[in-house]
Amino acid sequence: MNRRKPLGIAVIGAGRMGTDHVRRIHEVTSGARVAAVVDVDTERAKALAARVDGCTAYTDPAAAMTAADVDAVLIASPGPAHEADLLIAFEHDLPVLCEKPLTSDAASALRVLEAEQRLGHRRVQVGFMRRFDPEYAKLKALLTTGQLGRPLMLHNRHRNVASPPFFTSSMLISDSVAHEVDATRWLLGHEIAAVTVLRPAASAGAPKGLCDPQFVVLETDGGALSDVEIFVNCGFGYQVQAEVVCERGTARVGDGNALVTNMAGRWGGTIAQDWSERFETAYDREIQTWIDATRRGEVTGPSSWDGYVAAAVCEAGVRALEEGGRVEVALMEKPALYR
Ligand code: ISE
Repeated sequence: MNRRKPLGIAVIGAGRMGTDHVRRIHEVTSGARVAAVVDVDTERAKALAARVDGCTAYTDPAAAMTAADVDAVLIASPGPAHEADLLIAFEHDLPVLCEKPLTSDAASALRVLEAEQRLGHRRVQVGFMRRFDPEYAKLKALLTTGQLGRPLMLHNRHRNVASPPFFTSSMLISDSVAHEVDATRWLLGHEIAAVTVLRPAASAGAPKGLCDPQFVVLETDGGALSDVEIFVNCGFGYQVQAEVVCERGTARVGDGNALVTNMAGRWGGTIAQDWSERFETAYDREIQTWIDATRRGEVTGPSSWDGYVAAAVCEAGVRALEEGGRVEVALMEKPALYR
């Protein structure tokens, strides 16, 4: 790769995330250009590629990854397609930003880990973008100073206005709580040892049959508890909040009160309506960090190991939801490549 030229990126998946990332790379971040857009739907790929001069549309990820102007890959296809896309990227030894989830279960994540180890170097940054949110980053920095003492509890709230029509009860864990699984490990520096899922009465505002909300308890190997209220049909807004309770104090993020107005006997602000609004800066920083690291020939950020652990914890969570009780998380030993 010529480091003076912009990095040529193939964006795989022209859905909501892929479209947003194409806009971001084209208009917001620097040092890269969208060289290719891939989607199984030709028309969709062509329509998105047409927004960027010199960008080629493909339906076959392998064809895009062998194109001369492609230096790196951003995978934003649906989760079940990630494993195949990642393995093709490894064949061509291309750097990858893979949207979460790394893959849809622990067994396929393990296959990805094995393939990356065969390459002998890390190639993947996984899209756990909470780590790039300025508020979460400040919270992490504060915890790292040790001023608050040992973290004992982490309370998380994760609310979406409405779930998409294809959402199932297990997806509240595997698609949504996956973020808190990563945030818990990253903020506390602990591994998750066991998961319990409790089900309050389902909201009348949720589609019939969907267990929404759910209350998830993650036990860590450092003796901390991290609880997650996940409520994907709360109706009023997109809210992600976290409060860490430590031995000498607490710290919280996500109150979203950047602008508070007083008018006509009322005070208040607005609530974001979806993640692209709430986490816009986090996504921008995540992609810029990936582009910069890739241009330096480095791989930073959440790794395939983090993607595998999230998949294994979510699998335990889905079992806890379906069977009840406390389910222990079984992890393989961390390979040297990720230590
Ligand atoms: C979605 O896939 C996300 O990643 C969002 O951040 C999350 O809030 C939502 O619940 C998920 O479905």
